[in-house]
Order: sequence, then C-alpha cells, then structure tokens
Amino acid sequence: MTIAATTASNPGDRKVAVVTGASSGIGEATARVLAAQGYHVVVGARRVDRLEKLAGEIDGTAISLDVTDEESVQKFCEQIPAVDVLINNAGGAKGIAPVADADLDDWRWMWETNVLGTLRVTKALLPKLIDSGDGLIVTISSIAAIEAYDNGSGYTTAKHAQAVLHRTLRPELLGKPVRLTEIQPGMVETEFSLVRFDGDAEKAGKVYEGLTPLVAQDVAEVIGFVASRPPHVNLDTILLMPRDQATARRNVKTG
Ligand code: 8X3
Repeated sequence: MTIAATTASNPGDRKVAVVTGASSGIGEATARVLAAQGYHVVVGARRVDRLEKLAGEIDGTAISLDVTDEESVQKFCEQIPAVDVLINNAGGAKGIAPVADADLDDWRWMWETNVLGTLRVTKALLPKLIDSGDGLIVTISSIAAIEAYDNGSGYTTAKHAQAVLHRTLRPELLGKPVRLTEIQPGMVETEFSLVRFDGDAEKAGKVYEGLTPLVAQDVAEVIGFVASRPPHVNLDTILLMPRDQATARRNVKTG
C-alpha cells in the first residue's frame, strides 16, 4: 500500500497518522479510532504479525519498528513520505524496585524505549509534520510523568524525561504549524502490567483487581477528540484516570 501525501494537488487522499507501539493496547485502539476518522494509519511495532492483521482491518500500513534501534527508526520513517499526526505511544515499564535495588538493565530499557524512542521518532518525522501545514504530535506519557511513587523510579524518571522532551517542543515549535498534546494516563488495563511484571499474569491481574480501570479504548477516544479539533486549538495536557483512582499512589483499594 502506498502512503500518499495530502497536498493541494492531491486533495482527495487521506491524511496520514503514524502510531508507534501499535501492536496492542492504547496504540492499537488509537490506530482503530483514527482510521475510523478517515486517517490512513501507519502502524509501527516489533510484533509485525499483529501489526499486519491490524493494518488489514483498518486499511492502513504496517511497518516494523523498534524505537530503541536507530536504523529501524530511520528505515521506518523513510517509508513514510508524508505525516500529519504522530502518536508517540511506544513505551513501558520493567520491574518494580526501590532505588537501593535498581536494576540497571531495566532502567536502560525504560530510558531507551520511553525517552530515546520518543526522541528518535519525533526527530525523524518532525520535518514532515511541519511540511503538512497542520501537524499534531500526541505523546502518551503517564501519571508517572507528574508523580513519583515508591519502587517505580526507573519508570517515573523515564516518563518525566519523555514528558519534558515533549513539553520542550511547544515553545521550540511556536510559530510552526504543529500542535502538541501530552496524554497522561493513570490505570489502564493493557499489557502494561504484564510487561512490568515480566509476563507474570497473576501479578499483573492483581494491579486492577477490586477497581474498575480504564481500558485502551477510553484513552483512544480522547486522542480521537484531540485529533479532530480545528488547527488553531491545542489541547496541551490531559490527565486521564479511572474514577477509582485519585493519584498514582491512591486508589479505592489503597484508600
Ligand atoms: C502507567 C500508570 O500508575 O502504573 O503509566 O505509573 S502507573
């Protein structure tokens, strides 16, 4: 499938949205919402079989992407001639440990994926987003980008850093036709906790037991709203939690 640029001479073509980490969870749900809004969605992730199935269902394009690998990011971006919307969704947490027991490899993975991954993709696609004349960058940070919590420092530091990278672009791009929205989800039941607990489904399930968390679709619908605002409206930051959660550390179970 070719990805055409929407230009004055090519007005009929669909606008192009790129979603990273699109093989599951918030990324997959967002790809579906944007496709339903008429975007040609380019989905990127490492699990290509899942991506291809998704792309087939939404009439989009699947391209292999590992945001921690510079060459993979370059190859991914080279195949996309034009971009209107970028959803920086790839990221995640590994492990739960106090600073005293921090696992350096887990930290490296979290910083590579959340921080440098967002930097690589954003940097590579920025010229095309500006050229679109109405670009939008949505970065999925987290409530962990504004709060620190016990045993979560590898993730909370990475999310703070990713968010500050994103926020820095607002003034840097002032005067250019690019909007920037940071989405800060709280508890969303996806593969997030499964990855954090290294595939331990029992531990992952316990996180959401006894409360009603958000689901990926809840977040995707908010992103769809952001993407459907007119060009002069910039929704800057959206903190999104289930009713059962008050802060990163407090929910109906913790009291
Ligand atoms: C995920 C939310 O509360 O586990 O970004 O940090 S939390």
